[in-house]
Amino acid sequence: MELELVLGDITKIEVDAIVNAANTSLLGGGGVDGAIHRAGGKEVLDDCIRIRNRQGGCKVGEAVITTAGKLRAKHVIHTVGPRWNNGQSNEDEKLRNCYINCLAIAQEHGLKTMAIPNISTGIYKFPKERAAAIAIETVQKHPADLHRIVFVCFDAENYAIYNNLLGN
Ligand code: AR6
Repeated sequence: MELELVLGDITKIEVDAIVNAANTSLLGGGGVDGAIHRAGGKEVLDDCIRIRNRQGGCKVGEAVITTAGKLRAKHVIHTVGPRWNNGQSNEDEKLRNCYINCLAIAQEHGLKTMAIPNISTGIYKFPKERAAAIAIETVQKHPADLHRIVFVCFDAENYAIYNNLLGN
């Protein structure tokens, strides 16, 4: 499996699925969630509402899949990262579960390429180094049948951290 690193906007990436750093309501928000809903349009929100009506949103660490609407990607996998609470609330394990569950959904749907943002490191304030180490380690430990995973960093600081950890 190829691991790729990109500095940029995840809504522009053409892959089987892009991952969204959502919240438990699945109804959209700020950050990458806002950008994905704006670019994907009504179809993405309608699918989220359908899932919400069926199962009542999405728990922290879990993931759900929807259409990608007007995005270039085929699907959006929405996962809910933990809000950083000084390491007092099993945040590492919850973040690890986000990546594990996104990989599991990708596997279930036979997806080959997936792009992932730096979950929890924006509004949820998870320390960036620590989050990047968890992201890379988890993806490497749970290979699935994906051919390519693109880590999409939106800020230069995250990009530098990933670049360093991936040994580029
Ligand atoms: N493409 C790629 N990455 C992005 C983009 C983009 N277009 N925009 C922001 N990022 P955040 P969280 C990066 O805050 O911390 C929302 O309101 C950003 O720089 O989007 O998991 C949800 O509804 C950061 O590195 O998500 C939740 O309520 C990373 O994406 C809450 O925020 C994650 O930052 C989730 O907080």
